Amino acid sequence: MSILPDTALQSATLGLGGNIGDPVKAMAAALQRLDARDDCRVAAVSRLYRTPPWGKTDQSFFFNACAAVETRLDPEALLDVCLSIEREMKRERIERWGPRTLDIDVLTYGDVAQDAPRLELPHPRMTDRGFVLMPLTDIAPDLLVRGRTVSDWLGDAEVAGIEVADESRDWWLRV
Ligand code: PH2
Ligand code: MG
Ligand code: MG
Repeated sequence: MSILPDTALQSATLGLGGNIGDPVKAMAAALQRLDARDDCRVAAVSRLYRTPPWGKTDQSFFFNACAAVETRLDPEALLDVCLSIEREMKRERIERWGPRTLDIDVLTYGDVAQDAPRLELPHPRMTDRGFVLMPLTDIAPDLLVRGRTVSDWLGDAEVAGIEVADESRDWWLRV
């Protein structure tokens, strides 16, 4: 795993979600594990949202949240850490866009724009998903994504049915 020098601490944003088992507990545990690493610090966490399923609509509501992390990991290494946390939490995923216990997506990494096969940055579908943009606006409203701010993108997104499930920013420390 490649580690960047101390001077190259980067800010990345993550999207978390899940809709089977106890997704809130899984998301909280995932954030705690990330924060416990010495190459990642959880700098901000959004409120917790309850969101209607997007893409494949005949499944349970999701819980979603976003986090900002400061990290010395490069983008692919950060993705590997997220995927290994998903595995450690015994992620179950039945089909694409279908029910899952825990999903952690790397949304942005600094101002990196890349089309790499393993990791496209910014996340290719983040700008049309209310369940990403709403929590992301809590922590990074002015972040530029493909030339517009997150809160600008949110203004054009479908947000019907999205509700705040926990107003606090420390829900992930209490679960
Ligand atoms: N994730 C998906 C597909 N659909 N819908 C909601 N509301 N929240 C999600 O996190 C989600 C989804 C695939 O990653
Ligand atoms: Mg996803
Ligand atoms: Mg994913």
